[in-house]
Amino acid sequence: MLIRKPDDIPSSEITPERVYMNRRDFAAEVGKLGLVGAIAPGLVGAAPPDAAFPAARPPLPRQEELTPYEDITQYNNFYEFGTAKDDPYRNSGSFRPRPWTIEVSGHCANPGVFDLDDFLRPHTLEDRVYRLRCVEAWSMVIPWRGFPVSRVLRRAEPTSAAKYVAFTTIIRPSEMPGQRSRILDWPYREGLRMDEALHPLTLFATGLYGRDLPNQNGAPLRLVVPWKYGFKSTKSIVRMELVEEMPYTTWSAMAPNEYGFFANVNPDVDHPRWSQARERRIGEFRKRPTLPFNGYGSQVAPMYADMDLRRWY
Ligand SMILES: Nc1nc2c(c(=O)[nH]1)N[C@H]1C(S)=C(S)[C@@H](COP(=O)(O)O)O[C@H]1N2
Ligand SMILES: [Mo]
Repeated sequence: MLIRKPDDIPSSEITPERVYMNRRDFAAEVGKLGLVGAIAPGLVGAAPPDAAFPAARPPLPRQEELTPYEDITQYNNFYEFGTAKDDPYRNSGSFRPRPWTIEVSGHCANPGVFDLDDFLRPHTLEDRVYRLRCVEAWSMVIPWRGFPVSRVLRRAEPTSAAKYVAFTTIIRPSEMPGQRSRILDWPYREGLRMDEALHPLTLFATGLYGRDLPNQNGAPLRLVVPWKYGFKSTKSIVRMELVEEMPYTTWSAMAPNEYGFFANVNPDVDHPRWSQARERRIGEFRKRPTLPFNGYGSQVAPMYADMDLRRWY
């Protein structure tokens, strides 16, 4: 059995449908799995949770609990709906996440414009618990439902010219009041290097807590890149484009001295206006230390072996 190093995260894959009977049960089940448990992906689905955990398990670096559904869905960053933390929750009620189309374009053999259902149909959804670390120094633990972005890329068949993937959020000012003012250079755009997009931790999420994604969390489809600051995780995606050059990204263009393209979580590199050494886990009082790569270092650090991680990327 593969045991993850203790600095690693619980990308637990929890399959039994019965855990979703309601949110409390879900939390209880995930708790039993030992959220930060050193568990290999795939194991949980294959055996009852207790069987997957023989007595010997490395000590957990910390106690971690799922962030309550109410916090995950009422404390958000989604500037298309406003800049206050509860604006997305309050202002996204009339947003229509269906019908929806997604364009896959650029350097690939199989580009296309897909109806959301056709886009999702080939993929088996998984439940994965990830930490989310916002660049503003707060964090959550979120049980996402989704599938690896790599599966979509495989179907798209990138050509050798495809070095990066650019993701774009919808523009719909009639339903997104934040887009009626120019607080950001709409549409919201983000991007990943190809190896990052192909990494097995990188997800397209369609839900959380076993339910469809609420509008304020990026319905119907958003990116989740758990070792990077939250702004990399583009919400309500309408286009992914395979490109040769590092793509334009909203925040790094807006404030290049504060936000970089890579934006890997790094407690040793402070934001120009605040420390990144610690974070406030929503729902907790005391701050906790921030981990390099948000705790996913053993899985992702090799991708950056030749980069100077002390630079502000
Ligand atoms: N389109 C879009 N995507 C976005 C944002 C945004 O303002 N617009 N905010 C980002 C930031 S800063 C964070 S921390 C996460 C927050 O995701 P959550 O609200 O689901 O926790 O979404 C990211 N994705
Ligand atoms: Mo963020």
